[in-house]
Amino acid sequence: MDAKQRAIIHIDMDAFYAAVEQRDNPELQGKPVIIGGSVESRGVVSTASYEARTYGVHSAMPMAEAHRLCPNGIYLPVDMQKYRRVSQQIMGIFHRFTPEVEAISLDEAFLDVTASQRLFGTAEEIGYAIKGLIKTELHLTASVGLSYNKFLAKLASDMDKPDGFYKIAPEELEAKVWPLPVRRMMGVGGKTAQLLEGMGVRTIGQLANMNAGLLEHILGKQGLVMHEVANGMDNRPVEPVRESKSVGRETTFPQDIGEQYVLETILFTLADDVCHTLRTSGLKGKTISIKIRYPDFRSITRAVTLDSYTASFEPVFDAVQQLMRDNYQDGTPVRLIGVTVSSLKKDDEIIEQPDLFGDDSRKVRQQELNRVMDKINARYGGDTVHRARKLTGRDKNGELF
Ligand code: TTP
Ligand code: MG
Repeated sequence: MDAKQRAIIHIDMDAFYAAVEQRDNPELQGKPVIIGGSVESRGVVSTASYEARTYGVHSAMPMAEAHRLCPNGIYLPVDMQKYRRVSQQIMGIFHRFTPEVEAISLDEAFLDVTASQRLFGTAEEIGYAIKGLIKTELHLTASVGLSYNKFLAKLASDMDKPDGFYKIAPEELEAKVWPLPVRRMMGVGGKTAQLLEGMGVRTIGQLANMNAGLLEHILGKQGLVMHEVANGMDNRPVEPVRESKSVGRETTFPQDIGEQYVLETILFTLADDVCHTLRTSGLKGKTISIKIRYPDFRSITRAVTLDSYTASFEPVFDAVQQLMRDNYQDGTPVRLIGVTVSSLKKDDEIIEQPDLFGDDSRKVRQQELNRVMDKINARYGGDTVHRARKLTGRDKNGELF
């Protein structure tokens, strides 16, 4: 297909965190609302409602400065759980039109709607339909950019904010994009922009019309890419984030370690961490592996597959410990070790095989314990409750403990 035939949409919510708070508390509507950390903790502004932006308040500004600029603003803390929930609803709306959704952050995504047009109408109609659903179902506004590649779609969504809709067709590149300042190009940060501006290259159009070889000479390969993009060539696909296939943790030691009991204690912590991540992600896994890297960078990976899916610490660590004992010779120096759980499934996709003959009560107790620990850690911060490990091994003098 001709690269200019693609229909790519970029959607970005308007003043996202602030808009959600204004929606949920009508008293805040029409007022300058600023979301961020506290002045006492030297916090910064996460976002500001458009009313607050007229005072000059913006993201990443120190909160103290925001208070100076906008003393009558309404200041609220960040409620990530709430914004995550809303984000899932937004992404749900996108998925009604295409599976090709690439979420960039909570409030922003690319959609490839090229193939959706047969079912849902033109790309414009799809863009407006999505805006409409976000408004009627979620009572929020979004800005939509439509074009034939990712760079231009993202540029477009920013052209008509808030509550905007902006399209850049192939024949409009010169009229709509080339006059924009070169800083609006992706990959052009402060330094590159200064360099280009120093050479008299102030607009995207001037960049597009430079000699590509010269740009490459000045900026390296990135210069070539920028030249193409400025000329409307950006073939990057929209890449839906596939589900993670494994969860792992590994650690490299500042100095090599050659004592089995120390290594096992570290594996204990890594396994606990992996299981915690699995549980908070609603995942369970079946294959447990360890990785050992030696000082000469030779690595081994050894794995075992369990009978059932789990996110509980005990079966995972039992397997890890067994793998270690089968594959590691005490005294051998090790540079890195790691634990990974793979063959993952979503919690709710697993059909539990009831253990008709065995004793399930230990398993139930473990699950209950894990659940309580995660709850406490979620409320009071990651490190509040740790499993105490009874160390069995020998200390440096060879004494058992
Ligand atoms: P943005 O989309 O950059 O900003 P926004 O949605 O608040 O406003 P608009 O798009 O209309 O310009 O970021 C989305 C959310 O991400 C934002 O609501 C808060 C959060 N965020 C931060 O926490 N820190 C930051 O520095 C930025 C830029 C955003
Ligand atoms: Mg936004």
